[in-house]
This record gives sequence, C-alpha cells and structure tokens, in this order.
Amino acid sequence: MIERIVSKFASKFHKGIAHTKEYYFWSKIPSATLVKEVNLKNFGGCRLFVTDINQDGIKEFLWLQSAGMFKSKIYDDFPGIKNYLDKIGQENVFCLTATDQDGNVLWQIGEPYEGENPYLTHSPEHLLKTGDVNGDGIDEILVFDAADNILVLNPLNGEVIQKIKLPNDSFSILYYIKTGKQPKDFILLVGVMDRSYAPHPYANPWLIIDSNFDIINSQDYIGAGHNVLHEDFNNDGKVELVIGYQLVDTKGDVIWTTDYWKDKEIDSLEQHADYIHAKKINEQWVIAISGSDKQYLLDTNGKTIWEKSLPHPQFSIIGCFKGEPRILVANQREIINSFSLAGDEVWKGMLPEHWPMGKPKLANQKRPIHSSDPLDFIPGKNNTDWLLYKEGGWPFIVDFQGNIVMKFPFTPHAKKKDPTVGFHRLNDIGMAYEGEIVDTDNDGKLEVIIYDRSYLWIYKIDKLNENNNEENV
Ligand SMILES: [Ca+2]
Ligand SMILES: [Ca+2]
Ligand SMILES: [Ca+2]
Ligand SMILES: [Ca+2]
Repeated sequence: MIERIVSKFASKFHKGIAHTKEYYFWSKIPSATLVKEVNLKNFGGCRLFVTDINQDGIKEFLWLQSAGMFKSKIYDDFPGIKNYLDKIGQENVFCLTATDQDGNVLWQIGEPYEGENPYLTHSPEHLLKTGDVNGDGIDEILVFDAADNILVLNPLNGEVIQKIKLPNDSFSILYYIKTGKQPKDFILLVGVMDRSYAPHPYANPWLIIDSNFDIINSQDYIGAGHNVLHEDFNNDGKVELVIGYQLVDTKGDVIWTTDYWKDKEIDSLEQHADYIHAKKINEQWVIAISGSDKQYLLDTNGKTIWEKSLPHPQFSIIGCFKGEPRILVANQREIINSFSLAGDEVWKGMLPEHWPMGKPKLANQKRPIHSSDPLDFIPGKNNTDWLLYKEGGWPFIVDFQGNIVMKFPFTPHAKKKDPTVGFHRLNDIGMAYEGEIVDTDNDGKLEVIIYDRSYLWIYKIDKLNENNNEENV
C-alpha cells in the first residue's frame, strides 16, 4: 500500500517537473504579435485560400468546406472512414464562402455544414486554384465540387460559369498552368490524390485539360503522388511538370524518368512521391522528393544526387540556414531530419507537441496528425528561412535545424470543443490548426494566419527578421 502511494506520488512529481520544464521552455520563446481574431460562424472551412478576387489590391478569403479526397466513393469500402461517415451522417459536403478579412460574407455557394459532429476531410489543399480561363484579365476560381466536376466561378459573385465534367470522382488535385503569353495559353492539370479506380496505379491517372476544357491527355506516371511542380526546369523558355519521378511536358509526354526508377518496377502505394519541392541554387535546379520509403535529391536532368532510406519521408522542403542550403525532411511516423546539399545530416530530432490550451480528449493516438503539408515555408532575410510547424498541435515557427524560434499567443477561442465521435487523425476532423503565410495587409511583410473551422487569427512575425539581424551583427 505504502509502495503504491509512494509510486503514485513519484509519478505525479515527475509529471509536475516535466510540466514546469515545458512551461519554462516555452516562456523563453519570443512571441508573434496577434493583430486580428475573426469568428468564422458557420462558414469556416477546412481550408483557406487567400486571393484578391475583385482586383482592388486587397486580398479576400475563400473558405472551403469539403471532404477533400474523401469525396470519392472509392473510400466507401474503408471501414474506419465509412464508420465515421455513417455515424455522423455525412454526405456531399461542399460550401465555398468568400469573405473580406474581417469575416464579412461577400458571396457563398453551397450550404454551410450544420452537422453536430465535425465533417471528415483529408488533403483539401489542391481543391481550389485561380486563373484566367476566358481571357478577360480576371482570374476565375476553379474548384472541385462534392462529386466529379470542376466548377469555374465568377470571382465577383460566385456564379458558376462553367462545369468541367471529369471521368470519375477520384480527382482532387488541380493546377492552372500558363504555357505562354496568350490568353488561351494555359492548361489545367488534374490528378488523383490517393486511391485510384482500376486499372490505374495509386494516385493516377493525370489529366491535361486545354483552354476549350477538353481532356487532351490522360496518363499514368511513375510514382505520382500528392503534388506536382511546374517550372522551366531545362531553361528552354517552356514550362515542364514534375509528376512523381518523371519530368513531363505540358502535352503530357515524358521527358525523363529519374535514373533510380528507370526501367524498374515500382510499388506505387509504398514508393510514390509524397511531396516534391524544387529550388534554384547557384542557377541550377535541385529537386527534393519525399518518396514514401526514401528521400531523394535530383538534379535538373533527373540524375540522383543522393538518396536515403528513412522512416516514411512524407514532406521535404529546401531552404536556408545561415546562408547554407538545407533540405528538411518530415517523416510520417518518426523523426525530422535536416540535410546539407551534399546529403550530410546536420540535425535530427522530433519537434514537440504543443497544446497550451489543452489537447482534445479524443486525441487517443500519439502525434495523430498526418497532413500533406506539415510545414509552411517562411522566406527570411539574411539567408535564413523559417517554417511554420503545424503537426504538433498549436503551431510554432522553427528554423531549418529544428530550433524553435517563435510561438503564437492564443485566445480562449483556440480551445477545442471535444467532439463526441472520434477519428484517428485529429486534423481530418478539424481538431488541429492550419496555417497560411500571406502578406495580408500589403506592407511587404508576411503575416502568419492560423485558423481552425471556427476562428482565424492573424499574427505579425516581424521580430523574426529583427532577431535574425541582431544575430548576424
Ligand atoms: Ca480584393
Ligand atoms: Ca477571366
Ligand atoms: Ca523548359
Ligand atoms: Ca504584411
């Protein structure tokens, strides 16, 4: 009995020390400045898109409520997903609301979700893009509906001016890509985020749609995954696409396959490109690919500079730490690594979970977040860049070597109401926080927007560069 009491006391004592240490650690981290909090009422979305919809020089907010890739019936056979959808009675979630930066509604299409439990979503980040499709100089809004259409919307009032019918409901990635200077010189690249219909491998096929909204190509690509790049990678004045491990022209033809995967069989589920990022360093493109079981760094000709086996690299981004290029890799199930351009590991660690207002009760899994973009890039001055980290709860800013450099003050509205039905990934039911890096007030400096489905907070982060200046003096 006494032993039990002593052990209980010791456990409480250790927890107390850990809590005090954590409190002390965060108290030393500089704070961003909260400039605005906005109640999102019933229109708050799982994803925010920021764009100047009426071309008056002031950015507006587009709030999307959608099931993301789970809009496809292909997931109806997945027990965990089906179970949640059936329990809460979710179907056909689709609502897009345009607001000003104070949350005043400008227009809305669809009906706001009114269910008692949060709707389920996954990877809604590529569901909406903007681009001029009719040559009038104004960018239309292109967005997937809850079925198998892309809607083209008048950005001034949300009116549907075109409906592009897709072959099925598995498509949930969209890019608008300019291919030349004329109004008709653009393509829409449309892809599958995850599960595909037979006979296509995982995250395939990819469609190229021309300016007449005709599908001019449909093709499977090796290792296709959750995002693509479009840049002039070979300096010939034309845009190329990186889809999976292949460089592709804007007609869909393959220019190269990276040497590692040339003439080899790939397991498209276990080895696809989870995330692709590229950067020009000394006038040469380098392409970082997080490939599910390996991390790759490629040159612009598709040659592997280095590759490493890691515990499920999910996301990688190229940035700068004190003037040195760094490739930061976030692994899905374990650690984060930072590599030099040559492939030397310069840091390895785990960023902490951070729930200053308490962790939602149904968070029954350790680090239960698995998003396609766990970190947002914040370009810095003086050759140091930063990242907004969103996978550990309430976001914070880190540098490219895992140092925590800024925290965000929060209001009581940041505390989550516990849902009555749990889902294993907190962010899929809106129990985590999203972020966007945007110059909201056009002062030439970036702000951080943190949001959930109920509230938005805008922060000034100017102290980052100030602190950085001091460090370099
Ligand atoms: Ca505007
Ligand atoms: Ca237009
Ligand atoms: Ca090119
Ligand atoms: Ca600004």
